Amino acid sequence: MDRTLVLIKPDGVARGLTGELIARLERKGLRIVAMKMFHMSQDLAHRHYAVHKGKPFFPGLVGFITSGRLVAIIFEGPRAVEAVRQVMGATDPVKADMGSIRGDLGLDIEHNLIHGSDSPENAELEMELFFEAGEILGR
Ligand code: D4T
Repeated sequence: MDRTLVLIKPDGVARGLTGELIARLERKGLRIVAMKMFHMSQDLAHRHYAVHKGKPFFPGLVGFITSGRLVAIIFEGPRAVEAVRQVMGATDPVKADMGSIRGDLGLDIEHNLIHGSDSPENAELEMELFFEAGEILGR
């Protein structure tokens, strides 16, 4: 079984889509092993998006991700990283397949509703960034 980190971004929470997004991932067969709602600090946002530092969209991205409450979830399942990325769809919601979360529910690349780790290695790093070991079932 693999595990991966999902963030329901502030636009997803503000639009009242938290339940819809979680339901789509659960219906796929993925299971929640940790979940919490919080407000991301500037420091955590800089660490989470460190790979994008220096890019033109970085300031907007940090401003957006720290703009309101979000939900962090660890999902478990076979090939969980790939499965979550499939259910989310491509980064740009207008290029994402219909039937995916971003394809069905988004329009704007910055406000793209949801984040999922892009590799098993990054999933491990991101799970550690957002959760203490005691907050995760089975750890
Ligand atoms: P996240 O990390 O949010 O799951 O998105 P992706 O893994 O699908 O995409 P990413 O890391 O390439 O981008 C991170 C984040 O930056 C926003 N973004 C991205 C943006 O505002 N403008 C852009 O041109 C790009 C490439 C969207 C997601």
